Amino acid sequence: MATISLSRRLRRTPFSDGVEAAGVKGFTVYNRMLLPTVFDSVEADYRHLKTAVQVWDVSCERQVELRGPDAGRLMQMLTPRDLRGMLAGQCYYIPIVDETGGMLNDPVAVKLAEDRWWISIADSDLLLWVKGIANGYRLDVLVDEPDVSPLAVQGPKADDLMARVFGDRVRDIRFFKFDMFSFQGRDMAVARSGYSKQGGFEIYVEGGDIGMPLWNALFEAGEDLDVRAGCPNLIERIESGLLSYGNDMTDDNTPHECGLGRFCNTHTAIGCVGRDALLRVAKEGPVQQIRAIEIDGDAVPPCDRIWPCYADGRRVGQVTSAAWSPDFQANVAIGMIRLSHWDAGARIEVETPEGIRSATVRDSFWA
Ligand code: THG
Repeated sequence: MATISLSRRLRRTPFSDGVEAAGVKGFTVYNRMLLPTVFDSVEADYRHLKTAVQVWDVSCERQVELRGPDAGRLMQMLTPRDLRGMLAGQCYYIPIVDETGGMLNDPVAVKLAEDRWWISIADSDLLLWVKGIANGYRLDVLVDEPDVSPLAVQGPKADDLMARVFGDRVRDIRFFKFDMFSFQGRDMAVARSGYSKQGGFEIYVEGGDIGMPLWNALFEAGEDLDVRAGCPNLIERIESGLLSYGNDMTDDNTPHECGLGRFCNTHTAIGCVGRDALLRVAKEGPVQQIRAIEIDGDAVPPCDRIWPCYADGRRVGQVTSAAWSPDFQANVAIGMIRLSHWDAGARIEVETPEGIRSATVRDSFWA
């Protein structure tokens, strides 16, 4: 296949030199920034992630910073998740919806202080939407993209590696909470979170200049732990049911269709821009929803477009992510399936580029 040409529009990251030195074999583009997709092979990366520890350059999870007296009010305008109980030091996974209730992003919100928040965004231009609302409502808040680049440390040995660089206090960080730590005299927020279910942390690195010193310190400290450069792993994230905005869902989908109803408190999320629309659609209930799907047969090809799903010759949904799982010896997949066929055990046909495959709708993800 041809390659993607690099230019200034496609941003490098503070860790790109380290990623290249580690032998990265593939990138994707995410928020107009490079995101590694494979180092050794997707299957070898998967096995290593599940047994050791990896350092991931996830700088492309850009931060939208809200700063000022109206920061909290603006945050609540963006999401149907009730943020009133959220304290500084907490992270929340939040759906962000437009005026029709359509998903605009599914970021992690980071509350630094009452008047200072980060929105750690998935792949859509959320900064423009947030600036538009802030200005349209004449809110007293500054909205920008700071020089902050998340570096994830993921895998069963993540606690041990992180303790060597930041001290044993990292072990006390609870899931989706963060605390401040110092590295070479620089303060950074360290959260227990990340785009895998293997455990680990995300370091919000402020100032690109400290990026490579931190990268190098992690690799020096973790030599005997077999620390390697890694990246969000397609197989692991499907097994874990971690959704990918732009792949598994778009602005055509409500949070309820995406299975994110548990992160909505639409009745009490007063001020949310999409509140009225969501209250209307939530009353009817969704007619399609994200499901785990197991596709029969040997390894499927890469899923780089919608794979339509049928039952009795009628369209019943689509598969949007799929991969062969070595641990489950099956093709694991994520799809959007209509109500008539979304119950566990439903048999459907998936139209892959290599032909029709039988598949089964499951009641939960694998991990
Ligand atoms: N970390 C940070 N920023 C991010 C991501 C991340 N921005 C882009 C993208 N990932 C946003 N999407 C997700 C999707 C899933 C999760 C986090 C961000 C996630 N979900 C867990 C789950 O669904 O089980 C936990 C949710 C919860 O219980 O609150 O972690 O990964 N900084």
